[in-house]
Parts: sequence; structure tokens; C-alpha cells
Amino acid sequence: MSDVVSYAREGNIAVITIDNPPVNAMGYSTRLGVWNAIDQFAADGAAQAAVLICAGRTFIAGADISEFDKPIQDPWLPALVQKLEDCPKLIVAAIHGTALGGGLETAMGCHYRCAVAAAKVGLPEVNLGLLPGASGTQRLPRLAGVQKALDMMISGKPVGAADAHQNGIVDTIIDGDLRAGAVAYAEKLIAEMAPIRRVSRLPVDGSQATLEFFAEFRRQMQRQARGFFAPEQIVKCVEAAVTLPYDQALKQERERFELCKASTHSAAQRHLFFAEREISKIPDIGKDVAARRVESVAVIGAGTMGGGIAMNFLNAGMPVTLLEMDRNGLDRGLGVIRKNYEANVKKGRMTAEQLEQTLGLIRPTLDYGDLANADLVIEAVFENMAIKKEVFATLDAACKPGAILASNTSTLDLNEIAAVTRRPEDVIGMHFFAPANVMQLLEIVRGARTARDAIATAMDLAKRIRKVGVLVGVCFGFVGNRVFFPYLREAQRMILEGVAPDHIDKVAWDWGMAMGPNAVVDLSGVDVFYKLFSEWKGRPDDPAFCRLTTVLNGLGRLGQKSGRGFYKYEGRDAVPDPEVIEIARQEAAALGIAARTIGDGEIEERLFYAMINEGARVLEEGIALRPGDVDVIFANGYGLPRYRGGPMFYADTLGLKRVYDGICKYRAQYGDLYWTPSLLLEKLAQEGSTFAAWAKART
Ligand code: T1G
Repeated sequence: MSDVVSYAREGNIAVITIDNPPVNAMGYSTRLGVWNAIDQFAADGAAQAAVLICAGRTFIAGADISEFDKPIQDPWLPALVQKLEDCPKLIVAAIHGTALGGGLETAMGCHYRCAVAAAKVGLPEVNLGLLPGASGTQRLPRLAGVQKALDMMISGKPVGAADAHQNGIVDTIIDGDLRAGAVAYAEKLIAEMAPIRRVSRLPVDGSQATLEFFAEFRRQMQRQARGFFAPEQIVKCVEAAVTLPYDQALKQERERFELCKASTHSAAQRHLFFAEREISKIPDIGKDVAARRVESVAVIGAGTMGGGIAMNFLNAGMPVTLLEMDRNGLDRGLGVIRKNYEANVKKGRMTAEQLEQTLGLIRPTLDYGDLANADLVIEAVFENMAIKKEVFATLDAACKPGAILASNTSTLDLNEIAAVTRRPEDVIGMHFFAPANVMQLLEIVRGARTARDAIATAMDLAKRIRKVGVLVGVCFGFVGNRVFFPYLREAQRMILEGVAPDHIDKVAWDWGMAMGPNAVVDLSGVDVFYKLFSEWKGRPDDPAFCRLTTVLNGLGRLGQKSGRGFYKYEGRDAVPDPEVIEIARQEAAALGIAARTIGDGEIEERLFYAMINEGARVLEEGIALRPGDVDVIFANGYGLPRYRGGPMFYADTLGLKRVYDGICKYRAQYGDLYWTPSLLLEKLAQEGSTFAAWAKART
């Protein structure tokens, strides 16, 4: 046997156990081990059936993603799945945890499948820019039908055991011990002389899968699949499952899988998969640094952000003390929280009883004295340094020793805030993104004196409240906003040069952004950005810097909330507004900025090279730990499409020399202030290197 696959027998049932922590990924040694175990089982005359089961926390969670950039070593997974199916004796897959991707495909190569009630099964390859490449696109429609199979493969979302049982993916649910239950189930199948059921030979029910069905399915998936390569490949594979014999359709799956795997989309999405797991690894904060206990949380400020922040902890079942300055503000905030949860009840995401239970965890107060026992306090008051300092001085006196005092500031100097307390080691930034109860991203800001265990605590809490927590350093805007501002700056500069806001937004949208830069400002509020820029002590000494934010704010054109901003709004529909063009023309004349004809290529370069250059700077300065951290921030907080991988990954796909030359071109045209290349970018470009190689060399 191998060190990751063992073979045993219980009576007349063989038990093949995979033990390849942490998730039993089907890497080479596992595939070889199972291959040999099947041969052993076939040759074992005393074994009438076999159970394939996994040790540890889960059934096989997929092919080994880390192997995709290396040559495949036989036996490859599709061949192993076929070998399972071809076995002349009956094999039962015993599922717990999450049978995902190649894991579910392996289970579908078996003749029967059983699972514990808490198990989940899925084909999430689309999240990696791939498709199920070990016969999943062919076997799942045969078990669950075309619609269910498409829904699972295009959403990438797993389904629970009951759902899988109901849809024919799992044959029976095992109560109690899985191994014993699976062995008993195999014995029952033998006793009943159950047939060897080979999924590939089952018919696909194509009765509903008409041309109109696929056309309608494509229409429905368009919004979520916009710009992605893999979803269409999956649909084509399922069309082949309906129209072609198994072997021919399987050949298509293989060809399309290779197309997906070779795409930059998949490289980008696999990069983000690992980068999102890398973010919790902080060089000077190892497992030896214990997190502090956090059972009770307080939030200062019951406004939009404070209420949203509070909901994250309520959703994790943690009591939250919510403090406001006056009763009206408090009641308003509580009302918004209730309304948000009532919307969840309406959508069936929670029951009315659960709503009341959740709201029962809130302890509203006007008195700082009620914070005395809080383990963590998050300040979410107005983005103004003087106000934040006042709040932190009060917290310093009111809170117990060891309580962590966090600021939700989105840009301000955390060290300045910490300096008003006697406990700077307990002060940290927890920058949530609006809407705070929805957006995944959480920037955790490390102050100069923030204690390592306070950081460990915040990183743990991020996972507990299901946020993507990225550690960043102190500078104006930390990483996200700091790298996003140059993108906004270039957008608004090009409007002054005569490009319509909707034209710029369309270039960004076509590139893949969820919204264009000008639409984002209108959504968040022109006044929000105006105030941010006003607080920025080191803002560029340039009267044209985001000039339109200032002018539109002064005109009361605050964006969606006031019905007009960069666009005018008819309901939620953004309509280009000729008035803004005229405003820009006048401002440009006053600033001496000449109108130019700017093509889409330049618009795209100026938007994204500005972002890349600033991203390189935050890496140079150590504000971000890794290029992947910058990428994770933009994929989870700024609507950058996952198939681009993030600003730094995207720069690598373009080639840093090309980016560097482009920045030098704009430097020659617009000067040093904005277009001086980052030293890191310049160095890597001249070496013909990449951000990825630079990061790898530093680990
Ligand atoms: N391959 C390699 N490593 C993996 C892995 C995988 N499939 N899944 C997880 N890991 C590592 C991960 O990097 C981390 O490592 C550790 O395991 C714990 O993961 C042919 C082509 C299973 C739900 O897409 O969704 O099969 O950081 O932190 O939160 O058709 O991992 O500790 O060093 O995420 O408990 C399809 C991907 C692959 C599932 C567990 N399968 N994994 O979540 O732990 S493609 C997937 C997950 C494929 C076939 C195709 C989650 C999880 P480290 P974790 P978790």
C-alpha cells in the first residue's frame, strides 16, 4: 500500500482508506495508492465489495490544485475514475465533509454513494476557471439530470447530502459512524445482489434539454458569468452529454478542460485561491502567538457602517453592545438592523424566530460605562480625526485592560489615534467595506505599536465572522483605497480632457470591473470621497486632482443619493448627463487643461497602470505584505473580476516591461507627480521578472 492509502477488510467488505491531510486532495501519490488498492481489491477473492472512504475531516476535496502547473503524472484522475467504474466488483463511496470536484467525480466513478447527513458534494471547478475534468460534466447529468447538473457546475456551489440524495447523486444517508454504516450498506447491496451500476452507461434525460432550454440557461447565467471563460465551456460539455455518445462527449470534456486550464482566467482564479489562504500567514506572527478571547463585542456608532459591522458579529452569534450618542440615533440604527434582517426573513434566509433571537443579542446603550466588559470595541463614527481621537480617549478610560480597541477608519492614521490612549498595543484598525454586513473584505490595520496577539485576534475574528481579513500597514487609504484613488484620479482627469464619464466606465466594465469608476463614486457618494480627500494631508499638490469630486459635491450632486452625480438617475438607472460634460469643460478651461481625443486603449492603460504602479509602491513600502494580498483586496472589495487575478497578477500577465514602458509614456506626457514608476516595478521590469517571482523569492 502507500502511505496515503490503506487497504483493509471487514468480513467480505474491503475498506480502502485515503489519508492525505489536510483535505485528501487527489495528488499523484493518492491517485497511485487508490489505483493499486483497486487492483488489490479485484484480486482479493474474499472481498465481495469495497468501500472507498477518507480519514480526517473530509472526503476527497478535489484534484490537487497545486499540481496543475506541473506535468500530470499517471495515473491521471479521469483514468482512475474509469478504473473504479470498470471494476468487476461493487464499490461504494462513503462521503463526509465536502466531496468536491475530483472528489465527487471519484465518488461518481463508484457504483454507489452513501454520505453522512452533514456532508456536502459539489463541482466548484468553475471557481478556479476550470470545468470538472474527470468526467463530472458527463456523469453528473446522468445522476441528477441536466438542469441540476448545470446549476451545480455553473454556480460552483456544493449541495447538502439531503439535496444530493433527493437528486440521485447520493444513494443513501448514513446515520452514526460512516465507516460502519458504509460497510453495512455494502453488505446489504451484496445480500440484495444489487447490480454493478456504472454511471457512464446511464442515459441522460434530454427530454427537457432542448435548444431553447440551453439558450435560456445561457441567458440566465450571463450576469454572473460575464467575461468568464469556463462557464460556456461547461454548458458545451453538457450539450455534448445530451447529444453525443459518452466516449465522444468525454473527449470534448477533456479538450475543453485543457483549454480552460491553459487560460489566463484559470491561472488568475487559481492564484486567488491560494492567495486568499496565504493572507492569514503573517511572517512575525506564528501559531505561537495566541489570540485573545473575544466573546463580547461593542460597536460605537449605529450608523450605516456601525449597524452593518454589528450584524457581522450578531450573525456569528456574538452579543453586541451598540452605543450611540443619542436615543434617536440609536433607535434609527436599531431600526435599520431590524429592516435588514426582515429582508432576510422575506427571502427565507432566516425565520422570524431567528430574527428575534439575533436582535436579542444587541445591547443598545448611550453609556460608555456599559463597555466595561467588552473584549473588543469597534469604533465606527464619523471619518474625522478629531472625533476619533475623542472617542478613543473615552474608550481608553472606559474599557478593561486587554480589551482591543479597533477603528473602522478607511484612511486615517491609526498611529495618531492610538497615541491618545495609554494602550497603543491594544489599538488596531478593522476597516470594513460598505455594506459592512455584505462585503467580504476586511482590512486589518497594523499600527506601529499594535501587539502581535491583537493582530492574531483580529485575523481569527475575520475568519469567525466569515470575512477575508488582510493585514495592511498604516498610510492614507491603507492598501485598498490608496491603490484605488489613482484609478479614480485618472478617470476624472480624462473627463476634464473631454472623455465622457460613461465612456470611461464602459471601458472599465468591458475590462471586467463590476462598475466603472464614476458609477462607483456615485454609488458610495460624491461627498464621501470629497470628505476623504479633504482629510488627506498628503494629497497631491495639483488643483486638478479629482477636481470634479469637489465641484459636483459643491453643486450638491452627491451621486445616487441625490439623484445626480456623474450621472443623473432615473430610479436606479444611471443616465449620462450632458451637464457634467459642460461642467468638466468649464473646469478644464479654468485649469488650462486641453481637450484630447483619448482611445479605449489609453483609457484602459491609464486606469489600470495607475492602479498597478500604486500597488507596487505599497509593496515597496511594506504596507502590503505580498502582491497576492493586494490582489485579494481588489477581488474581494473593489469589484475586480476574479479572472483578472488582481492588479498585480494582471500586471504579470501583461508583462512588467510593457507596464513600465506605458507608465514612462504617461510620465513624458503628464509629468512625474503621478507617473513616476515605482522603484520596485522599474527593477522587476528591467530584470524581466514578475511580482510573483519577487514574492516567491521573499518567502
Ligand atoms: N488542492 C490542493 N490543496 C487544497 C485543495 C485542493 N483541491 N483544497 C484545499 N487545499 C488546501 C488549502 O490550500 C489549504 O492549504 C488547506 O488545504 C485547507 O484549505 C479534475 C480539476 C475543501 C472547502 O475547488 O474549497 O478537482 O493554506 O483553508 O476553509 O475535475 O479548501 O493550509 O497550506 O480552504 O476548511 C476542485 C477547493 C479542485 C475545492 C476546505 N476542488 N478547496 O475549506 O480549508 S479542481 C476545489 C476548498 C478539480 C477535477 C478538478 C476548501 C475546502 P494551507 P482551506 P477550509
